Amino acid sequence: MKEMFDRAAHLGVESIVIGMPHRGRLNVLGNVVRKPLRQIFSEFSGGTKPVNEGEGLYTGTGDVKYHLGTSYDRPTRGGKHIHLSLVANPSHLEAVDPVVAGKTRAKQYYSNDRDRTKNLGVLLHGDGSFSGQGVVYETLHLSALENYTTGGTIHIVVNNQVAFTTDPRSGRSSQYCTDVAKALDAPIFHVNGDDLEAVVHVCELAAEWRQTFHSDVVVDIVCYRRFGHNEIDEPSFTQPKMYKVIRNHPSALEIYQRKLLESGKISKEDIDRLNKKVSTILNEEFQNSKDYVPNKRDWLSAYWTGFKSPEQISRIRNTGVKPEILKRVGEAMTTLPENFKPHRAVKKIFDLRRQMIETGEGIDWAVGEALAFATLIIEGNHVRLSGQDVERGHRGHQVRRQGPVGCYRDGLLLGARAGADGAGAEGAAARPPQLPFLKETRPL
Ligand SMILES: Cc1ncc(C[n+]2csc(CCOP(=O)(O)OP(=O)(O)O)c2C)c(N)n1
Repeated sequence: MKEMFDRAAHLGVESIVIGMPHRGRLNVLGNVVRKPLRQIFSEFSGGTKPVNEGEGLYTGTGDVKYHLGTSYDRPTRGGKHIHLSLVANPSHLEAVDPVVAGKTRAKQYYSNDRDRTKNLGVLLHGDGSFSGQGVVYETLHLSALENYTTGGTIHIVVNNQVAFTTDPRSGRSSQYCTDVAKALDAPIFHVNGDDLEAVVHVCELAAEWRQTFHSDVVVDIVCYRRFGHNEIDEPSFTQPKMYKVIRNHPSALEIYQRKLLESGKISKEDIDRLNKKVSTILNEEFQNSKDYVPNKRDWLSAYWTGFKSPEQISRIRNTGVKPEILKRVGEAMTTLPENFKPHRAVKKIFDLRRQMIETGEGIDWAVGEALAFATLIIEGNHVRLSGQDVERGHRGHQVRRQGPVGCYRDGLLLGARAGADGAGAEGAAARPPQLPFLKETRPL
């Protein structure tokens, strides 16, 4: 990943939004995003109580701590800096995918990144979830749509050839776990995880592809999982033959060390020195973790300062606007261009709305909603309606009846689709891929 990011930075990328599951997350947090190791150790050992407890920590209850996000300005080998932000996610595998796409797109919007080469989305997946979770396919299908593209997401599949305990033959119908991406005009690189230089080469190639052709690209790292799915899983219960092979297989590090020694480019002493350096860093950080005091909101970036936590009661603010402003925007939104001939039924709606604005009487939910959007816009906010049928105005005021579904921590609001137009109850689900780009209404 580091080589991929360095290459991307060299080719103009300034900011990377990353989404990933549990597997390898601590490694990515510590080595790539550079979350302080002392902080990670502290969190795992139960940690010291934060200074401002009670002011909204979002440390999360009932979910895994390291599902939280973090960000860092990483220096690159070429002497640049690249902003990395790892998005927080729930345990629900792949749910973060459209959020990463949305955040990337929002960053492109706010940084005027018109050719989408400065902001990049990178998603990591497991082989089981890449082939098994429908949201992967839905997100892939957003990739080339004009109103949703981010100029190409780089997908890295950590293909350890088993899901929790499910073998590929029981988990998918295709040969490769990445076949789901064949629907796109995107290259898929399969690479042997034991061959570190090949992995680095392919990761650099993926960055070059994305920056050159602006489409998705997939890196399938074929590897294995040395231990169980988690701390309490004994993998030889379910995959006895596979784990017999794995037990006798040297680690990727051992294989690479041997290769370097055989090439004569590096000595045993060099390797020992490097190993010692890494152990010293880990030990020192572990010692330092014992009196580590977390900041109020270590993982929330400065842009969210002032953002209230669920425990904090927000002051009720006056959100009203002056009647003159409502009238002004109301007139603008009920005026059709002179040379435009509307459909009869549409004209009727416009006439009715104009009457509501003029008299101030009988204002319905749809007009109220349009006035809300219009007043947000004149206050300088960016309002984006996203999803199928928004052009027609399918949902309109029915949404209000059902109530919006909120996931407020990330500023993401999902509107439940109303069961209108004969859509029935199944139409009422708020689906993340439909509305990913409502995310980040404030620039990051
Ligand atoms: C949507 C969803 N379904 C099921 C789970 C439970 N679960 C957690 S990890 C896992 C296996 C995932 O396999 P894979 O994607 O291959 O990743 P690996 O654990 O092998 O790295 C499952 C089923 C989950 N977290 N989210």
